[in-house]
Amino acid sequence: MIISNQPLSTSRGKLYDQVHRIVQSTPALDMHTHLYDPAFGDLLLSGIDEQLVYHYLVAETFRSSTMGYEDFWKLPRAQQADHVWSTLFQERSPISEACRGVLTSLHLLGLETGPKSLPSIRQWFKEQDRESFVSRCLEIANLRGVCMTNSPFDPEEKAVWDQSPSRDSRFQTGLRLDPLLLDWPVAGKTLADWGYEVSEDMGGTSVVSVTRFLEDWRDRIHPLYLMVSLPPDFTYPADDHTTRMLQQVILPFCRASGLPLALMIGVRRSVNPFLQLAGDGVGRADLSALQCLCAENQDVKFLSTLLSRENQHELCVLGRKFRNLHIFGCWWFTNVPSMIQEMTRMRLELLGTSFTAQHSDARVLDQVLYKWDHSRRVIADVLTDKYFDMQQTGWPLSEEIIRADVTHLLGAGFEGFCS
Ligand code: RAT
Ligand code: ZN
Repeated sequence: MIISNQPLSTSRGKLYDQVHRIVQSTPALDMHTHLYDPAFGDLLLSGIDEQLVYHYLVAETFRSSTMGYEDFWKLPRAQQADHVWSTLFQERSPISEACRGVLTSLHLLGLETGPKSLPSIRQWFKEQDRESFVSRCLEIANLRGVCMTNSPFDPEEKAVWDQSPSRDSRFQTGLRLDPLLLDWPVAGKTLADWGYEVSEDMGGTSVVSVTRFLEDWRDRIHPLYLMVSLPPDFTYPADDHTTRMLQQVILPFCRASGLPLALMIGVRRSVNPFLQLAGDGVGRADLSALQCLCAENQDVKFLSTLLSRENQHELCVLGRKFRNLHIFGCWWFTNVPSMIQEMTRMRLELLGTSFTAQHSDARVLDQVLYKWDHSRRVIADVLTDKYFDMQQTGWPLSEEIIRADVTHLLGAGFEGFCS
């Protein structure tokens, strides 16, 4: 054996170009969005006005605008969008991540932007054919699929499912269960209205009926996974409805069906109710709940993403302990380049490639353009560093190996975990 401890003189610039090219050209599966199959009509949002009234931008607008909350919410959508534009794009530089996102999306669509460009941008969007715009966005973002957030408790969405829409296979489903776990008085009443025999105290036939409700929706929408967003003070086990629902219905259902349960933890709902959807905040969670769930239910698969930066290291350590836990994405307030960089680096260092690097959480179709463009750049930067260090030991690297790793990080790892 030849012994050599000389670092290899591989060119960092060449590696950087190669990794960036591969990360850009590898199709991704966007495993959590709030987008809808075009068959859901107006529920699929797109266009400049929807981009501008995205709740990330509304929150930023109110930091600089003196307009009353009620006065803003009373305005028609286009005028709300005008106000966001004048406040964030005309009166100051659109430098925040959410503002930059709008500019990137427009740029990737080939549109010119500047403080006076809103009318021409609006006109351009008016002229787009919906079907081809969907394909164009998915193609530019290089997405092979997007997973929706499907809630049976949303009357508008349920009305569409009731019509058995003819579906677009690029849009996959995720079954959202927040009311079942967090608001039983409302969820129970709704189930009762739909003919499921449930009682307020979850006694009698409730467990059987809620399980049947889950089976019905599984058979109806074929979800990739079940999901819920939880507050930072989520505790498990606890003497409360959430634990009972998990232990008696959700976990047995996941065990029997093989479907993973996604736990998105850390959102404090409505810390400023005047901001409506933009009013949610973040809190640091106690991860002993997730640890306990993974430890007690090793035959159930859990997906998790956490909102608080302070929880990310602990989550990686949990990932090392439990192979039934798959970590994904940089969620919401962590979906900014500095956090994506830090979290991706830490995850690669602690978990290798056994996680899913990103999801978009897009609510407006056009947002997949910027969310994936920005994330892919950061992911490629971090991967370049990691491959460079690896190569310095003499370990061989090839185009195929990098592509296989990136494919895994951008969706195939998640699919493998689910299957
Ligand atoms: O990112 C968002 O748009 C949030 O408002 C939430 O929807 C969050 O992603 C969630 O799924 O609860
Ligand atoms: Zn979401």
